[in-house]
Amino acid sequence: MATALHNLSDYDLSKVPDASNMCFGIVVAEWNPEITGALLNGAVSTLEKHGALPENIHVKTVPGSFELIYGARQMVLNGGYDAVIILGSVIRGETPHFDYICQGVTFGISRLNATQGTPVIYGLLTTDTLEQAQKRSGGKLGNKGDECAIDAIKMAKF
Ligand code: DLZ
Repeated sequence: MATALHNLSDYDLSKVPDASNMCFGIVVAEWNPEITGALLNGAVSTLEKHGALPENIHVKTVPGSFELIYGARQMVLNGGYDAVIILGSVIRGETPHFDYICQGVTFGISRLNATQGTPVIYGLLTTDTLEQAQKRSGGKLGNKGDECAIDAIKMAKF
């Protein structure tokens, strides 16, 4: 969890497996593009830093975070991926919409992980404000995209 004491991008390099033989799918939501674009850059650069080849990182976009479930499911069912990462940013508004989307995505991704054979890494920022999202997508609390890339490599190796 991102707190003032925990930078999302801090990790022990020696504990990350080599990713040069791994293939990754990334599904990224188009809502809040400043945030999701930064998450994507973080995820891709961290995968590559650990050996993943650019041709083995396949990125697909979906309109909003709710569609991340369908996008991840398609990637999982089509096969060929060692791990799939979803990236989205939901920012609280004035209506309960935020809660429904966050719960829906969380449930949908949990269900994929519980029922399918490919790990799906949960890179959904759920924040009250844009500023909180900025801090977690390359700001002073790191980049959740980096964290998801590390988790994807570890789960691919699992
Ligand atoms: C509708 C909606 C709203 C209000 N807010 C967000 C958001 O903050 N982040 C996000 O990724 N998507 C949002 N969406 C779009 C929904 O995720 C979804 O795309 C639509 O409800 C269509 O299914």
